[in-house]
Amino acid sequence: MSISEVDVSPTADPLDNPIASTDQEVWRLIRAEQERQEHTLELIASENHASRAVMAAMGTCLTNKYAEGYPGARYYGGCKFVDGIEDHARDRAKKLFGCAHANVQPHSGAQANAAAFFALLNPGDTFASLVLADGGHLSHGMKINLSGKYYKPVHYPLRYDQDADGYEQIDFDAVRTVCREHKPKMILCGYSAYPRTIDFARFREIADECGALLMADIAHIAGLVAAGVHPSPFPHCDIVTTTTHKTLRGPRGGMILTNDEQIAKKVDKAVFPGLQGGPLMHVIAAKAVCFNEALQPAFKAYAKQVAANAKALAGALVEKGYRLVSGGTDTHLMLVDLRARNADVTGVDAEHWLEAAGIITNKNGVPQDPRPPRVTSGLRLGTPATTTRGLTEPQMGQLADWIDRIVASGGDEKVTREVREQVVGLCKQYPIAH
Ligand code: DSN
Repeated sequence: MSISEVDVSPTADPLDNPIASTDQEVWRLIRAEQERQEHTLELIASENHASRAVMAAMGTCLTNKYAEGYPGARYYGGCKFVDGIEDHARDRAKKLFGCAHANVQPHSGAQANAAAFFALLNPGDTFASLVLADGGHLSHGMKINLSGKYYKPVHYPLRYDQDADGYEQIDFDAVRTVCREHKPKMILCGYSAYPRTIDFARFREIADECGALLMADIAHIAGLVAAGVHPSPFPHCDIVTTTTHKTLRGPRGGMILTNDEQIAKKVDKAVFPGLQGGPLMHVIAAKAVCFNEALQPAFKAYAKQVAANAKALAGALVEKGYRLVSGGTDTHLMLVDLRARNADVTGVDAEHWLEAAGIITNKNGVPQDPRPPRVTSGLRLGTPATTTRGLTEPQMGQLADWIDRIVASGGDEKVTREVREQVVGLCKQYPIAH
């Protein structure tokens, strides 16, 4: 059969969701999760609501196909259509991020990072990354992660001097000092809980001074980068890793980008056969659908609104007496230091109280947090998912009010009930529908 003979009408889909009749237990949980997402406000900075088209791509026959290798060079027969899908995904990714090479096969952001390290470092090589408790990620050198076990991480801190400009922002003097002392083979920038613009050009200067490669992990800000709301890591970075499911609003997955032909070859080898076997072709199709969505003008407007909403939410929280790490946000996320509002409230308390009211967040350590990671003094908030629902600045003020009422009441039952009702009302007014 040739591609032109395929029936592409919507009614041609033979998969009319059979789970309900084949597996009640799982179906009930899927439906419950769907209801939960519909009737709560998602403020976890790394989550979003993917479009129905993105989700549909994942629920297709593509999951059946083995396609180890790359388009045109597979280890299995029958790959002519999945080759086309992966080609679309790669081409769209390159267009979206303005780069020469994309590997769309990493199963996740952590896998993408592991592949980048595997491609460019040897076991025991030194790399520099942010102090993990200052907003880094476990795959950036945590002791018990592969990145910390097989390589040698050295860490640069944020600026801890309260009287200095750029308090709790990247301290480039410290980056330079750490890199001069340890001569890392690679410097890693890009973070999980850092709310400020990343100055890739300054990192490049330091990388050049010490002869290091520069890697950016843009997992969090990818959608903002794609839309031009955050500066691009290109042409400054040698290698860029990302997830596709956060601000980029695609399927759960990872990707690696580069402009360097030699690095591209090493990356492709590192992903397959270095680290992974068969690519998840259904997820790669969903990545292609997501990249096409992100190339549309509406996505630019979406990403701008994500940042505007974050600024509005941050401003409203500061007015209520909360302290934000670094004093604010330039991106989609903020890190709230709860101690300024109430020294006794912990991140884990706030997360649980807010969840009971239908506001979903995650506890997060603040820089130099005296509390352990399972408790924390902070709350990380982000606006990608609520912006997808259509919320704008006025509702961010409302959200700040609700968050403060819950935190100030210590999770009081009556207050929780009242806020919960209002949250459900807002969710019904702004359904997840795209
Ligand atoms: N776990 C993700 C986050 O929440 O930021 C990072 O991969």
